[in-house]
Amino acid sequence: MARGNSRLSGMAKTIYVLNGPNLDLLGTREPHIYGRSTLADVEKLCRTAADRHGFALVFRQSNHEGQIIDWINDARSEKAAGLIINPAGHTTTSVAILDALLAMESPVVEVHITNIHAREEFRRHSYVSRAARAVICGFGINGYSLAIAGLASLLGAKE
Ligand code: CA2
Repeated sequence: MARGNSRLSGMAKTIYVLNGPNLDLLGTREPHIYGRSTLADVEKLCRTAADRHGFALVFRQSNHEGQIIDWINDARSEKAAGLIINPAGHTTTSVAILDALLAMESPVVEVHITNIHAREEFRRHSYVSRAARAVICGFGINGYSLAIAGLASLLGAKE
């Protein structure tokens, strides 16, 4: 069981979950699109999934592109085991976030709450996907726990 293993073998591996602009509004606006769960609910769900797989978790949200890039670079320099990102509105515009992600050696998973391919055309092209080992979209906030489970399996963590 991963939880036990990580404690026995010393420090748990860390995964970063980064959230882009306006995701702090989750649960307060547009519930017909994004659901009623808040970002605090997403964090709780990520902590439960990370715990189950024996990961330590860094969970963050920012409305500022540069801040997100700094956190990606922190994840790289701290040798995070993996990084999950919902770049939100930066998905379709940010070469700078793409470049930071391309410098990561650990796997990156891109998550979107909604199915971006079933929405407006402009949401469909993601710069970030070029740096992503996997992309999950359309499962609502459960996409985050699927991403953590996916990383655990990629990284060989045991359930
Ligand atoms: O489906 C996703 O997770 C998105 O990344 C969410 C972004 C959107 O720009 C992407 O195309 C798809 C929007 C994040 C803002 O979320 C809000 C939540 C509640 C109310 C208003 C915005």
